Amino acid sequence: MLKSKICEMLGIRYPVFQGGMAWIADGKLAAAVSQGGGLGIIAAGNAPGQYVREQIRLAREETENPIGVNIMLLSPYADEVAQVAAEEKVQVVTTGAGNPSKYMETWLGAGIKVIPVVASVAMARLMTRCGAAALIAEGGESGGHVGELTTMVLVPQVCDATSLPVIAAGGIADGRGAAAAFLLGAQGVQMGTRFLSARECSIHPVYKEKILKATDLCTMVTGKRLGHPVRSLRTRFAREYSKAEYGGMPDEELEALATGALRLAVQEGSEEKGCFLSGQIAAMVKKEQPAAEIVKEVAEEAEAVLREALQWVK
Ligand code: TUI
Repeated sequence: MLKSKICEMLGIRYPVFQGGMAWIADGKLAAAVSQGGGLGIIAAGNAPGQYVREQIRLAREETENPIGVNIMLLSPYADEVAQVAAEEKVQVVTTGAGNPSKYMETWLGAGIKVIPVVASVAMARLMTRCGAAALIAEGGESGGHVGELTTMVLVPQVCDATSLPVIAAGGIADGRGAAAAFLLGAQGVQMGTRFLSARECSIHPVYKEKILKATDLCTMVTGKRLGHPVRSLRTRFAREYSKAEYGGMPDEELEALATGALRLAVQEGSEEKGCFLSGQIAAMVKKEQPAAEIVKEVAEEAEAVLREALQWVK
């Protein structure tokens, strides 16, 4: 069985996290993943504290296993959501898109294990000093807000820079990717895109279909000019945004174009105005299946791949 320190630390069966995808990762999806033995993570995204509290309680009705909350640090509600996570005493908080230092004392005081996403060695060092329990090293193959480095390059460097367990994210959707991450030094994996196809993932059917039909070159990064690079499916909207971005559209107009685009993709499946966040690995997501099955399948595949790996050593 695929096991690591992170399983013991968090009390989970498989070292598999479900990424905290804004607008997508709700209490229902997180509960299904946690019930299946992984770590389900509720995404706060840009939502207010009350929404997050409701989703935590909903998840708790469906599972007694540990759950996490992801705090998107660019959110105007980050402060209140940070407080809600502490009050509800979720087992794990993950953070994204910034530096969570100012919340660490509150979370650690509530007995929460804090696992920040880092996209650089410097941030990995800083978070290690600040009391993180583990780190998620997320490469730029991932969907949504992306850093510069790839998973292949980032994970071993983060492992070398910290004594904490490292969870690899970005570009992982099956047991081969998970096994590779372990060989790079990771003690767990986080997947987002693969869980978009979970039966319990309530995205619009158009979104799910786009993921299941995706091919290898189907994503692109936009938003670099405004300082928030985001990977999404290469739709007409994404191409037009990119054209506007490099064609000199003023910042305010560009921001207006992006406003609400995540919600329009997730809830309405809007082809015209939706931004369908996706990792590069979407082409390897082939069918809808229960979240618990995804967790088990990836862990078991990784175990088989790791067993076979010894064949290369003569
Ligand atoms: O956060 C993500 N992925 C996301 S967030 C999101 S919603 C969004 N809304 C508006 C603008 C942009 C995004 C959709 N997808 N992944 C985790 C992640 N964190 N990737 C990279 C980082 C990161 C980057 C810089 C973490 C820390 C960091 O530190 C910089 C600093 O010094 O503050």
